[in-house]
Amino acid sequence: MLLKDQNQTARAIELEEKYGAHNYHPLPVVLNKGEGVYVWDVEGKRYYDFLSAYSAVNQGHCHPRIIGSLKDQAEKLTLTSRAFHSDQLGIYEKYVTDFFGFDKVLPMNTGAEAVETAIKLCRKYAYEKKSIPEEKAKIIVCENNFHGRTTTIISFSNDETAKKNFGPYTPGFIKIPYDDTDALERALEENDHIAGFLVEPIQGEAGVYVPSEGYLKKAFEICKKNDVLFIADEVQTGIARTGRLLATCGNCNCEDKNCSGTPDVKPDILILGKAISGGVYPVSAVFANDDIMEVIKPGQHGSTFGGNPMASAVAMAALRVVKEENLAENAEKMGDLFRKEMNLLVKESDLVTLVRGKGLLNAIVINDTEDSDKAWNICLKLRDKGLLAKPTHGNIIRFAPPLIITEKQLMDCVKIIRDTILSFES
Ligand code: IF1
Repeated sequence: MLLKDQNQTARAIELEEKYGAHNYHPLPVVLNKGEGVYVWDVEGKRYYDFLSAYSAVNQGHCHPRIIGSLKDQAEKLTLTSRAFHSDQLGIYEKYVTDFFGFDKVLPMNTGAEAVETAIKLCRKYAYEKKSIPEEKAKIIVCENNFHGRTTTIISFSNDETAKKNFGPYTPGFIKIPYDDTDALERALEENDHIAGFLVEPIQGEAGVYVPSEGYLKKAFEICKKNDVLFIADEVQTGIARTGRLLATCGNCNCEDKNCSGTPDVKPDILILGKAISGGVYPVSAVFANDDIMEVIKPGQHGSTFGGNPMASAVAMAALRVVKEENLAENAEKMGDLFRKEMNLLVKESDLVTLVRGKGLLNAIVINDTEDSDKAWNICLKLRDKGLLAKPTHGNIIRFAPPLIITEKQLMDCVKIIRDTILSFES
């Protein structure tokens, strides 16, 4: 439906306000076109997209090869359900398990569904392979986690906004501080029936918290020693965002199942979503080797759209782009440059206290209280100057452009960010 050309922005927002649930508070900008690192609003203004739909558009908006795969498959077959086979699913499953180095994949649609799938898989493995008494399995999670918004997942959140008045909550989770292996060891000593440890390699929503060097590897080793499944939620850090194909696998060559590298961490269960499809179609996936995945038997888990031919075709195209356009290498290089430039701004500005991140998943901390609206006002000014970003918790602004960004484009954005921040200096 074309909006009347009376101020289209206001009209679009008005429609959402009147007819849509108010479960978001978007930045006041109405987009109608995306290409590469750019998006355009309904008034024709162009912006750099520095959110990438929360790291779902790593390959850039409307990548021609991914859109091409969508169009081709859409003209053949979109959905069969899993009641029947399709010609795309097996090819996709072989492609992605080779790509990430696991025996099997369980295809789902959203990140939260994949996290829920991983929780069910971990519990079932505990009951059937580790003889943990039924209904007694516990999973260790980290404080300030974000794994999605289902009732079970918010049950182990400590974000009151995401949790309050959605009870009763699902039991069976133990929270420990993030980036604290002593706390992990204590939880394992003090509790029985621990089935798994679910962790984000970098806590995105919490404000792009990068754990200390060696944390993931040490946590992984503690889990191995205690026969506890290490579950990596890479919905946001995966698909080259942090400068490697995955944030958990270090030097290992993820294409080779018999990895000859020395992986920092090879999760027992890996959860991917968002950019596995380049943001073109909802696709998520749970990876594990046979000894874990085989606990799931026919009829025990699934979804109408999980593993559909469209998802399969689009995800293969999106992952080919990641590989062939060397997005991990570019994310690492551009990320280093971005943090170097932001650290110069930290020295120059009283408003920015620090920059943190890995690859092209970064954030700056604004020198103000969590409840201040300064970060929001900075994002409004960034919008006016042609760059879209949004604060995460309170005074933290996340910067996560598509991984295809060039050095020239990045430096253009650094200038916009610097000029905007300095314009707020009292
Ligand atoms: C929102 C941010 C939030 C995720 C990790 C699972 C999921 C996500 C590590 C669930 C989703 C999205 C959800 C979106 C905002 C965004 C987000 F961190 F990316 F910024 F909320 F924390 N694991 N993250 O980051 O995947 O079901 O959404 O496909 O809900 O507001 P999903």
